[in-house]
Amino acid sequence: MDSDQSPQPSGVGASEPQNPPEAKLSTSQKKRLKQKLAKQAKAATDGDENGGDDKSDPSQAPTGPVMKDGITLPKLEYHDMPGQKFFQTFPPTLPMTTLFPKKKYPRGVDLLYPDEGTIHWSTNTQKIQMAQLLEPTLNDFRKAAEAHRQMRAYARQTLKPGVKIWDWCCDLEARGRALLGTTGVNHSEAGLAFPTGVSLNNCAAHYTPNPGDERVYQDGDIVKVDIGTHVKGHIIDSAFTISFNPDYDTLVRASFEGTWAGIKAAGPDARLVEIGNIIDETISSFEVEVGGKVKKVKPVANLSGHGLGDYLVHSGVSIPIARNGCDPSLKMEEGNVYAVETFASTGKGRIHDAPDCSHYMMIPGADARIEQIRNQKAKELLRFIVRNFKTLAWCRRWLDVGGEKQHALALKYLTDQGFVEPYPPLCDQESSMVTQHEHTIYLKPTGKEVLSVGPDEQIP
Ligand code: HZT
Ligand code: MN
Ligand code: MN
Repeated sequence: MDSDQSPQPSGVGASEPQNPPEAKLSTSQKKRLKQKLAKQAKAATDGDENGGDDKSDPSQAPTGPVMKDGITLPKLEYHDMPGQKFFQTFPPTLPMTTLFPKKKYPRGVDLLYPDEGTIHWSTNTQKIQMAQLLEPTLNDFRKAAEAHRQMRAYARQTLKPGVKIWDWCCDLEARGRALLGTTGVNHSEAGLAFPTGVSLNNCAAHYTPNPGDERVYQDGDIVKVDIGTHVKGHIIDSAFTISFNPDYDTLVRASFEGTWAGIKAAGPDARLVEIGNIIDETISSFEVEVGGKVKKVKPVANLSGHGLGDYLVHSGVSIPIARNGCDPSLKMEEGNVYAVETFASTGKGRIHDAPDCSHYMMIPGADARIEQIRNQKAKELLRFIVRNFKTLAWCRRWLDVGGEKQHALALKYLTDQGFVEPYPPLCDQESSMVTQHEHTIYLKPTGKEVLSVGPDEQIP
């Protein structure tokens, strides 16, 4: 478990990942449990409308219902919904719309801009009005963010050595789709914005298993869990690191502090080069001792954070994470959404493309050229991609699970002909270790909202 998180409620972690409690129940038992939990969730939310008083035993206050096998469900609480109680099952099964029947989703954490002194937006009616107009869009982001928090809470509870990576990804992603009301692998309205990244050890990003991958999480592994969710194309891109090796707790800390240094420096008119310099300084101030050897920690200079657009996981803007990383004239802008992400490495601090590409994205506008395609299988595959993913990222596993088996040749055609862009795994040198942390922030007229932050992290 990484060093920047508070412990999970006791009992939860003791379950066998391959045998979630749900799997041990019969169909009718499952149905009854689901009804019971839905009723509890409804009772909990209805209760707030009556003033939010809790009629249950106050000694039970910090936790929710206890399941048959002794697992205690964590109680969900939100800083902007005081007194309201929400329950989720374990594994998470209740969709966002059931959990939040009023369709208002919890906010992230609001932070002031770096230069904000005594003059405050709260006296500026124009800024407040402009912020009000953004609320419907922000509500979509917040819904995607809450699904992300619940997915990663589940991810933290289930990622263990011995678990088959393919099974773990499929299970986690199925939970995410259920939370967001996605049917099948069709993520076009709401769902996953990109494949779950589970890059191991020296690999920094863009590894998820391809069909045939038999790998299993190993004892000393360092896993970058990178999850993307979206509602109507409004993307939450957030990642964290799970380490089974306490030797690398400081390396985990380095990317955590690097990312938060970047978040704190962010704001309208903040220079991107300055943000990169601050991140570099933060990450480079760490060193790790491994096997009696002290190593300086480096940021991965050829990786970066990025702007987010609707249905676009990178808008074209990059946020450097190393010194003098871009044109010094470039600035952040109000109204923009950014994925602030940093990577810390014990290796070269440079990544290269690795084999076995899993991640792909349709090139924007490629759907207009669909009739030019002569290869029938390739044409059908592109149709499937347009319908299910639009310009969001996807992986070979999703084609496989979505019924598009034996897609290798058609996929090669689409990449060779420039319809689809491959995003191969990105790895530093062999035997190095890389960590990552990432959050999505919105630069509102009234300050920045760290949309993806949750109770699993303590803001430094
Ligand atoms: C590419 C493919 C995906 C964007 C960053 C990233 C995961 O490295 C400009 C700066 C999902 C995302 C992306 F399937 N990439 N964030 N989370 N990967 S990136 C990039 O290609 S482009 C960084
Ligand atoms: Mn990411
Ligand atoms: Mn990202």
